[in-house]
Amino acid sequence: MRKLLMVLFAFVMVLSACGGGSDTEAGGDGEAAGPSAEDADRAVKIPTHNWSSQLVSAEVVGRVLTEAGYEVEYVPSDSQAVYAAMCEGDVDLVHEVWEGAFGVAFQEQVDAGCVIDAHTHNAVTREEWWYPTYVEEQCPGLPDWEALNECSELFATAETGDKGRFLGGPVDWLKGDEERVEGLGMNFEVVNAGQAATLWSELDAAVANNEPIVLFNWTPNFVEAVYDGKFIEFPEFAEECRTDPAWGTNPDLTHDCGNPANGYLKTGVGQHFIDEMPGAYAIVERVDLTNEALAAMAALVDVDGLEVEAAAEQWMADNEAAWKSWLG
Ligand code: TMO
Repeated sequence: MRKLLMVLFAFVMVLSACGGGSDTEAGGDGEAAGPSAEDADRAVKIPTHNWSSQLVSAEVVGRVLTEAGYEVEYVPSDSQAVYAAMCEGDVDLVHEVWEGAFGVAFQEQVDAGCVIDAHTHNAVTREEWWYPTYVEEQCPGLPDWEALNECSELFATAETGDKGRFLGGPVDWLKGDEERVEGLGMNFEVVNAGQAATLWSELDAAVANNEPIVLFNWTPNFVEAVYDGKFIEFPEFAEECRTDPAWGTNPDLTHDCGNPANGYLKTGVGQHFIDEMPGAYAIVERVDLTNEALAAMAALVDVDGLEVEAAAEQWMADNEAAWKSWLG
């Protein structure tokens, strides 16, 4: 009996030592290899959206945080609503804030004080109406938007009647296309693709048949490595164009301009994330995505056909110096 008790006692001691071990893992001791002691013991919440570079880079950021000892949780999110969600603490960060698509939604929460502009990536972005270069033979005067408008019937489909079709992205990317068509008085109708893949399959089909097409595209993306093409040149972007009807050629409506031609790419984080997980924040703040990195991530999925996780793994194998520097 006595022996049995001693064995049990020893067993309990071993168990509690194991418990201590996992405490150390969760709490850390401030070394670079693990979460800092101040970090809350919870997963970092990273949103996932509906375009390839974002999905791959989310996986990369998650793997880098995992490397540093953090847990990660992915939260599928609407790419406009995510900024209010970040303000509420439902996600911790947005590492691909594209100015053209999300500048307004992001800035609203920054102004409210609950979202912090944490990093401007070493990247220049543009999100705009775009066409493959051969369309210039069918519609002389491109890339000027007025020339495009004069050829509007060329882009008409059964769906759009005698108006040209602009094939837009999923509705959560850009809110301004219909407003722009109105603001500039264009003979176009916006048809939104349900998902990014639809843009690329329609582009493929148009190119194969030398057919006119104008669709939403952006840079950096895989497209520039595969197709020759240009963005439509609308009147130059200005902040007031989105808010002040009096600005621009149309005195009564906003959006009588294009998207920013030299847009930013930023990382935003929730103030709650900085407060609750300063160690994880220090890593996230160092994450820097270049044009080259984003185009490569997108190509691994959309050209090479890899799954998101395999693409992230490949990109990390090819770019060890970059992501290791984020670890600090
Ligand atoms: C946000 N996006 C890159 C799809 O334009």
